[in-house]
Amino acid sequence: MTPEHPIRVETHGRVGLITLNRPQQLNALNDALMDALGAALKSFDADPGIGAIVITGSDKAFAAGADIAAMADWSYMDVHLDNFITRNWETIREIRKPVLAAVAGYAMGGGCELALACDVIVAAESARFALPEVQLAMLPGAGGTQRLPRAIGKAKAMDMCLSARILDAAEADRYGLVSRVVPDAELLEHTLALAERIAAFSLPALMAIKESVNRAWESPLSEGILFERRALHARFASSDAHEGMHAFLVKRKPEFQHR
Ligand code: DAK
Repeated sequence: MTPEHPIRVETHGRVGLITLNRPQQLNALNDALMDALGAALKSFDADPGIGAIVITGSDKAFAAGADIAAMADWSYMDVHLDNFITRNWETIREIRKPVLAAVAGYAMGGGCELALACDVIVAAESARFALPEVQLAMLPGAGGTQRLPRAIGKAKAMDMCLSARILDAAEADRYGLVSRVVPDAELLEHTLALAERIAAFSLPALMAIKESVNRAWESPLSEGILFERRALHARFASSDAHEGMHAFLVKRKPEFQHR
């Protein structure tokens, strides 16, 4: 019996949809899945017909974390020489187009970290977020100890990382971990519609905005402001920016060429 492909990939207009597909393991993130996810993200990023990407899981689990069965007997040298996490989990950082996570059910450990690495998180009411690695005497090692405090502040992040506290969707919304919460039945439709709305905007503008907001995370304010100002000035090299402003002035819909 051939193993199931760990992801499913499809397109909806200008949106690329990636569905994590290891339902028996609650989408536990093993190497095969992360390699396939990275390849699909890169392929959509290089496709001029795609303007935004959605990653989703199943109704029960976005992803229940790194694959504990795969990791249980690894040695330090195994993970060090293989460059575990850095090798294939960080591909998402190279993606220049907006990436949205549509999260229902468990987003635990690496699953929560994967969602945190996305640009927008749409949560279903059933979504549950946790970094429970401490229960395994491990630590959140795919960006969790770095992105979570930036997203929700040190006090809440310490509580989650040290006690394995699980946040429901309403708490995650209140703490600023997610972008919005929707009923489960509407999760995919809502996220695809949002991604389609985003993807219709000028792609170079979207990429510049994503790059600038990410700078806010990674640099002091003065550096971030300088980066933003340079990005703003560069907008004047974009034919779409002139089209957008002129269309507004004559009250018509802009026609973006993504240039
Ligand atoms: N890995 C492998 N299999 C998993 C899994 C996971 N993370 N989570 C669930 N499964 C499997 C279960 O073993 C079970 O398999 P069978 O027994 O049916 O063969 C199946 O999925 C269904 O799970 P449950 O029977 O447990 O389902 P429940 O509804 O009862 O519970 C649950 C759902 C999500 C509460 C529970 O499955 C659970 O607690 N799962 C583990 C969650 C977790 O601890 N996640 C964190 C994983 S550790 C590192 C960098 C990063 C990391 C580590 C190191 N370095 C740089 C070194 C990241 C670590 C993690 O993400």
